[in-house]
Amino acid sequence: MRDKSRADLVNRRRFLSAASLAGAGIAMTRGASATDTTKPDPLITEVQDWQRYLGDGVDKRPYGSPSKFEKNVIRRDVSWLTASAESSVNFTPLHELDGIITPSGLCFERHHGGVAEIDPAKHRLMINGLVEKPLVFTMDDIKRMPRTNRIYFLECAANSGMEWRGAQLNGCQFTHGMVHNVMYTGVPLKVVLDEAGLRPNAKWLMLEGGDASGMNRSLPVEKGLSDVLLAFAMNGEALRPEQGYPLRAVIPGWEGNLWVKWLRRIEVGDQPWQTREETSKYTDLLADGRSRKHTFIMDAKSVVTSPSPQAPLKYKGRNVLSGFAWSGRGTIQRVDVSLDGGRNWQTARIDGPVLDKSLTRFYVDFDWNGEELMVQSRAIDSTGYVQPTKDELRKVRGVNSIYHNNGIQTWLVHRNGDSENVELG
Ligand SMILES: Nc1nc2c(c(=O)[nH]1)N[C@H]1C(S)=C(S)[C@@H](COP(=O)(O)O)O[C@H]1N2
Ligand SMILES: [Mo]
Repeated sequence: MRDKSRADLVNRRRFLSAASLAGAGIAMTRGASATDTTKPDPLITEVQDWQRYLGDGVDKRPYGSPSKFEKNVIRRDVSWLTASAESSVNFTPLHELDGIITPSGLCFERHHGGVAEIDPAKHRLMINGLVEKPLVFTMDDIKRMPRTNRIYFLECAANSGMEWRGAQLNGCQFTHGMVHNVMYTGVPLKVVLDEAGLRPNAKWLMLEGGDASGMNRSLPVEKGLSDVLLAFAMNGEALRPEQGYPLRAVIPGWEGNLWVKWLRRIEVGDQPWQTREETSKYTDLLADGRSRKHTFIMDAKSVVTSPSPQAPLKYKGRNVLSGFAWSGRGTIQRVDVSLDGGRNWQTARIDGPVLDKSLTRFYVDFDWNGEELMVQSRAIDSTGYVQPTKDELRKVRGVNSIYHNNGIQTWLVHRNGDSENVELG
């Protein structure tokens, strides 16, 4: 058995000699990324431990987790940002992801009162206020109503909020990581509202969480009747406790704060409630002292995730630039990428599903000759809206705001391949 595998390896090594590569038409030209095959490589020629010994059996991992070699791929927080870990945020490691789906365990968390651990048998959803028939649902009741599956991004309105006055945090995880993109399974809110029967003067909904913060927000009825979901699953399994288990609101394209987790009550009214989260927070203070309020929609935005401060360029020649683009107004129509700080732009290659109000993946396959780069990306959505520069944004919003910073990000890539967060003056 062992002799046979050795013989196979030797044969494979012979096949992979430089000459046979050329013969097979896989030429080692400039820009190619394969390793030099003219030198013997023990990882090819020697039998390794993981081939020599049996691995774990099927009884060892009843719920799987990533390889131990991926232990750096984790959510991270910035300790000085908030006074306590219970009312705080951690960030999605965007630079480590690919495709468009965020793995559940890597979805950034934003809590105002920590993670509520709720027994689904004891969870209730109540609908009251301006309805014909106030109702209380159990989780089992909700799971017997017609359900649907949709992929949406959730972005906290404060994403990139530290960057209004200039480049701050070194890594797309920290500048852009308050976003995640998962497939939700849930019941359209319209089904529940129809069952309760809206009174003619019903104009606003108040969504209330069952966590220690009892976080609540006002939502216009029209949005509630369009695409809002009462979700109980994400990425094919029950919601994670961090994401609002057993029930959360999904408000496609609108700021994350509205996506109430551990959802326990929906009150129907004729005007907004003016809650803390929509008056002192999640309003945008302008330069003249006035505030923008009820700024629900997340405008088109994009970021290059590689290269970026946490994802240095390691090789000259062939490289893959990659990133995400998204828009709360529809789909992503085009992504432009600049390697020279916005002087020249090229159209990125969009790959994978292009979905409504979802993260969209883009690539630029390029050769790096070791020169300094100023990498930028610019998203254009299906309404024709073009992601603005940070200066364009500041002209209309000033610098007092925390929320809704969707300006173009610049990474300065140095000759050694490291990059840093910069702004062009
Ligand atoms: N009940 C409740 N819902 C909540 C919050 C909260 O603290 N409590 N935080 C809100 C904020 S500000 C955001 S950005 C999103 C974050 O969702 P996530 O933790 O799944 O990323 O949840 C929202 N829903
Ligand atoms: Mo948020």
